[in-house]
Amino acid sequence: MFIMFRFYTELANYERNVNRNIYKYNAYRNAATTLAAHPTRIKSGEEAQKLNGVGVKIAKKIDEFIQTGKLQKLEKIRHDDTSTSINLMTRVSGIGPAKARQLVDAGIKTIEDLQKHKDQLNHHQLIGLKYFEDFEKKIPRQEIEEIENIIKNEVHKLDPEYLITICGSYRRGKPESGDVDVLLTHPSYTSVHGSKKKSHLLKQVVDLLHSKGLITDTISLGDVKFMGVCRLHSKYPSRRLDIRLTPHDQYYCSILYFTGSDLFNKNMRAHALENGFTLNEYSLRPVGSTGVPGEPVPVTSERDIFEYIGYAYKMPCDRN
Ligand code: DCP
Ligand code: MG
Ligand code: MN
Repeated sequence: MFIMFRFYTELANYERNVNRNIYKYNAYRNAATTLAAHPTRIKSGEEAQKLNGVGVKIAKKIDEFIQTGKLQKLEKIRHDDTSTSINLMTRVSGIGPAKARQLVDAGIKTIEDLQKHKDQLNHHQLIGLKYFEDFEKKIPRQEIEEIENIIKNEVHKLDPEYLITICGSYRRGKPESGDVDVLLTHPSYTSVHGSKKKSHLLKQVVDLLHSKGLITDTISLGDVKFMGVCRLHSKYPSRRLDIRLTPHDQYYCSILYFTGSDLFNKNMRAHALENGFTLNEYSLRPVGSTGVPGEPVPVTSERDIFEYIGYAYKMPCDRN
């Protein structure tokens, strides 16, 4: 079913980038993930429809593929110039579906076109363009391990109390990742004393890694979120780096969120709501009959969160 996974991913991207239909985007991705995780070969749409996340329309496409060896809808999309150009533009970091459509409408359809129209791009998009080829390359696990070691060594020399966890697809055990997602926390920073500004906790880490040459560019830096670029050595590609600072008492909800996958988060949050809880990257709160969330429940591990909402525990590697 690997080919169906690829087809659904392509259809999902089309729905997000060209039609801007996030609902269909998620539906196709859910189906793709379900099919990819299925242990045996699916022999019909009817069989597929019994699985979670596969509806009538998606099941029909399976039958179409089994009978004809292709999908008409996909053939059409692949031959449509506007769709192809919009898809290409969204591959530049910082260019979303709306900006991509705007560029393509203005006749800007290739990376070379973008080079000639840099005045149309903001700071993030300019960095995306500058590193277009590097950012398309996946990051091998071993390289992230090296980046992790450098970050931990340098930051702990500065202050050993920082807690540093690499999340995202790396924490889910993937052999390759699209970027590096760093979660940072410090015992002196809690939501209880949230009014006290702790902006230096993130900034001093970013400044340090910059001075050590690991961070090369900043896309954006706020009090709790950094987006930028890092590189191990000059012979390595430049990599997208995200760092989030989270209050110490919200660490487990944050780590759960930042580990993902994004689809897994969506499904888990929906499950939480069905069981009377609202879950986000900060906290887990009961929702009373009035619909107003109460105080956050105490959480001392990721497992706690699963237990509160009656969701069978999943290890990070099973959260796709
Ligand atoms: N996340 C989310 N919803 C989003 C974006 C992100 O829940 N719309 C969470 C789950 C992701 C995590 O943040 O796993 C990190 O986001 P990434 O975009 O870096 O995604 P991954 O690390 O999972 O994959 P990749 O290897 O492409 O970086
Ligand atoms: Mg990531
Ligand atoms: Mn990321």
